[in-house]
Amino acid sequence: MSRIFRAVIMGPPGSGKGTISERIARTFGLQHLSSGDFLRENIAARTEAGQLAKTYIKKGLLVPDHVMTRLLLPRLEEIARHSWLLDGFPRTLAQAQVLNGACDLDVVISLNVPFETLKDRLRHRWIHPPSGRVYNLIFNPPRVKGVDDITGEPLIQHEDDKPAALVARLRHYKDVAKPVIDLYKSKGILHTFSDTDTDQIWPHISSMLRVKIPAPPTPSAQSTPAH
Ligand code: G5P
Ligand code: MG
Repeated sequence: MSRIFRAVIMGPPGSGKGTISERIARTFGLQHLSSGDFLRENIAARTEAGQLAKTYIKKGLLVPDHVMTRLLLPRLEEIARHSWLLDGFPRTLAQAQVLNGACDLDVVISLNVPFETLKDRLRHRWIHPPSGRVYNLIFNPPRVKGVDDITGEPLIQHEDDKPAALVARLRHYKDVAKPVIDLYKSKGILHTFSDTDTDQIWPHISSMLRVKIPAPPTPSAQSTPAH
């Protein structure tokens, strides 16, 4: 890749941000940073921020802006020399404004998936916590039920995919995301993709990124160390 490329992917819970981010990272060599995965890592490591975040996530609420920005911005600085894709951050206008002050974004991808589709998907989601790999018992099942394909370790369901927290998350998303979407629209960097299936959306995102990222690395180029 000839220059640093910075992208954000937004969308309601279960809209496929994680699934599409994995494909983007693999195809275009961007570093994928998921705010949800990062929070769960902090919870597992019992950091102070993680302990605080857990109380919100369990109820399906957003983690306060100052906690999120304090966690995420140092991580972005660490990967500042790489091209990256931020998944799940910013969620609020306050977070978007802080990010604005830290860097210029090239592209914002917004996923628009119907509410009923989202509810159905999340009920069937299982994850492998150490790697963040996401499975769906219908769309993308593990080879062996209940275990990760790569490590053979057990899969779990998120606390906030349980019914009460799930509906609260979905309802809240729209209200909070609207001003963020409007901000990126006004900057001319918003690309919205609407469908019920990730496999239908993916070719459109891939074509858009091929135009925006001039020289995507080939898989062999990705594994070659820089000199
Ligand atoms: P997260 O972890 O960022 P959410 O709520 O934004 O969580 P989530 O749940 O991770 O979003 P996703 O990444 O958009 O969803 O979707 P996914 O995981 O790829 O796909 C969902 C499921 O559907 C999977 O099982 C997948 O296999 C399947 N699937 C994908 N495509 C298809 C398809 O086409 N068809 C079918 N049938 N299935 C499909 O955040 C968690 C919590 O952390 C806090 C909040 O409390 C949040 O609730 N948080 C923040 N708080 C404040 N500010 C922030 N910036 C925060 N970021 C996180
Ligand atoms: Mg996710």
